[in-house]
Amino acid sequence: MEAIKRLNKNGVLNIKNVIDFELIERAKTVIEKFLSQNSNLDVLTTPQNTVRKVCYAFEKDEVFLDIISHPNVIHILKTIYGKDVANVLPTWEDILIKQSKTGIPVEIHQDLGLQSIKIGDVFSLAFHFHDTIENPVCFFEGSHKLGAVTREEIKKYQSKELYKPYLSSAGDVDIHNVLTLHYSEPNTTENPRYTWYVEFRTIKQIVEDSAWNEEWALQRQAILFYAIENRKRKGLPFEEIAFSRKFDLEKYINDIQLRIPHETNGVKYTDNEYNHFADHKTLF
Ligand SMILES: O=C(O)CCC(=O)C(=O)O
Repeated sequence: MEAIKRLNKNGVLNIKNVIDFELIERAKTVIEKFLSQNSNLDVLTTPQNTVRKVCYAFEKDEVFLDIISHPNVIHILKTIYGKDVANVLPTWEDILIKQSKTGIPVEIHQDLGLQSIKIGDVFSLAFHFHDTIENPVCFFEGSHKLGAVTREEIKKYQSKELYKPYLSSAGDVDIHNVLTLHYSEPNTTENPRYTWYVEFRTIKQIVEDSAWNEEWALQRQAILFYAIENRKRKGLPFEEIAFSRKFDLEKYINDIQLRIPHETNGVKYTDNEYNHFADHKTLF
């Protein structure tokens, strides 16, 4: 509970040793397989051909299902959401790639592409597959309390002295409120950094305050349900979530779709007045 107080106060929280060496190594091996797939539309590159994102991780390999359903991760979700964990779903999953020497800089931003900002908080979990000490993410602690900041307003928050580097280790999870301002420098070091971001919202946030509909929410929630069931099937340790829409989710998991796109049913990324990281446009 102390941790949750800190998350609410600072808008960001580091949790140590959430996933173990075996999962980290499996994830890195899969990610590296994708880095050379220039023609794969889920592998996003800069104009200089540096890979910067691998999108839709769940359909890329089972390791991402094993991570998202790991009992430590379910425990984190239960701690953040309490009873409302029954309604929680992963809305995004993309792996940020910071290649050695050429890794992209990430400008100061909040995560506001197609965001839900009217009902409650939205959190993103960053799974670190490398230590971040050489190329950390820097957060402006407490800045989530500013609310959604426009492209004009963000000019006031460009001083890097406002930001604190989070020196996380491989296996750690950094949780941030999507409104917490953050950035990272270009990666000029000899070592790469891969960080998998998974954002969560509730069904209510999706249905009442997002561009998507209930069916989309349930399809994405079914991925989490499926991942937990898959753990059980494989005899791995698991922790249940008592999903409020379990009956509906059961229909999806027989023919589970692991790639539920964001641009769907007429939903398009449109420029808004907020300061969202401009490069995300190409993600949708
Ligand atoms: O891990 C990082 O360097 C920050 C990534 C980020 O904020 C983003 O992709 O929106």
